[in-house]
Amino acid sequence: ATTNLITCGDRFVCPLFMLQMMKFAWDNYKRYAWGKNELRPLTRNGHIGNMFGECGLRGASIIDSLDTLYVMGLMDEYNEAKEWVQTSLDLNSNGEASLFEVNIRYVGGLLSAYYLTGEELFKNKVVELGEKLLPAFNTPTGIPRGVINLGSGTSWSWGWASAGSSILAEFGTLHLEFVHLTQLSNNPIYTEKVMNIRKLLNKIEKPHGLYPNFLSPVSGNWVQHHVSIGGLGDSFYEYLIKSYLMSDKTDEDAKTTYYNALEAIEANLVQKSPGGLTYMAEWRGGILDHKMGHLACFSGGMIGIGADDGAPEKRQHYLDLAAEITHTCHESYTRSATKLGPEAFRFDSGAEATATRLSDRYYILRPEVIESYMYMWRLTHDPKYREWGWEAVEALEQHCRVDSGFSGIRDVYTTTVSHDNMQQSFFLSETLKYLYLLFSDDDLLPLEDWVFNTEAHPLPIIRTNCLLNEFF
Ligand code: DMJ
Repeated sequence: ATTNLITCGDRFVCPLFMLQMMKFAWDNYKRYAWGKNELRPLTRNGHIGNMFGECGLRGASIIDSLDTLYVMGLMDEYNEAKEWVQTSLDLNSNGEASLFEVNIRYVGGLLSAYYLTGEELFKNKVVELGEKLLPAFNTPTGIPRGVINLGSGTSWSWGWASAGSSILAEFGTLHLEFVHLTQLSNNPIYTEKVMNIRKLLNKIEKPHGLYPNFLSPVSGNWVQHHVSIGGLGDSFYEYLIKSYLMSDKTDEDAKTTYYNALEAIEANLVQKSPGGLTYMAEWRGGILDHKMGHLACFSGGMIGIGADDGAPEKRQHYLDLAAEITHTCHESYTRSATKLGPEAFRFDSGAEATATRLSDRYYILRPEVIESYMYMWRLTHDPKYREWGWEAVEALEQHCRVDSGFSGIRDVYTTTVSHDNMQQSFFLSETLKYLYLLFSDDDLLPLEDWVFNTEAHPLPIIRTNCLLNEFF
């Protein structure tokens, strides 16, 4: 990483750098892990994992990369990926897969590929896959369970989720993709399924207006009172504001739910540290845990994109809050030796945006902090967001690039790094795409026309009085 901020001042140089990073990540995946879900860059082999089932879906990195390759103009690589979808993406597998992960990566990835390219192949595949997800909703409440066997249609809850519950960030992160599935298939069932989830959530009593992370798909009641803007809760909130934006600002219900939730979050979770850093604490039955996960750092961008549609007297406040959260997340990066942020950082026992537990010190190529830089750049054009993005690029190059790809690291606080041997598929779909967009002009995937699903797959805003068929 010899490029510096001055060369980066040339708007063509930085996107080119991300393109080279993407090509490097892709080439190594292709060489050593083709068709598997992810690359293990140290052992130079493929990883299957359990998110998509041992005998389940394959090629997660290919599906997650389609749109990034296309947007970057890496056409040879995009064509290889497309050909794999045509010849090798097997949707008839009998594996046990996470409904949430299949939705955000496969459904989201195929939808974006279709909308960007107009290739019928992607439309056919995504509609075929959508149908296979429907049995997960066959519960007494219609709240889907977390795991589904794509072959048999049977579904069940994660063994680790308390008392057979479903998880807010999982059943609450289907709306964008399912509305588009209805658009493409002309089948209202997908929208009905997600509207039913929303109806139940609107009706149920919420402690202090907050949404706990676990809900029983049988009784429709909260299972315990743990609230988090990080893991288990995160993208539920993201999909509220994005549902409103994706509906061309017609989905008033999503809008009201989002701003009410945000008020409850501000009243109960948003804190200021002794050192002046704004953060989102976690809430356990009324008791605050002064911890913020890397995952929660997406909220800078979320609050930013929602700022303009808030009550007029709140707009500047929301933009300021978004900037403060993004600043705190940047601090979690600058306070480490590697300039990458830990999985979770704390604000107690004298800690200020640093991990205090060994088990929280890892960084697995996650995108959320860079995602917020990208949105805040688009919204404010404050050059600091590009500078912070570039710091992250240098850190990734220095500590995460290995001979055969990019790898997560086990401890961000030591420069004698230990690699985790995993190139996550979200590194290709999110981290590199958001970096590329951060350094590109605003008219590349403009926010006026696109919303990004939680895996950074762009979906078009559905214009009122305008059929999607007319999109092309
Ligand atoms: C991604 O799969 C998505 O961003 C999801 O919402 C949260 N976790 C990862 C990235 O960290």
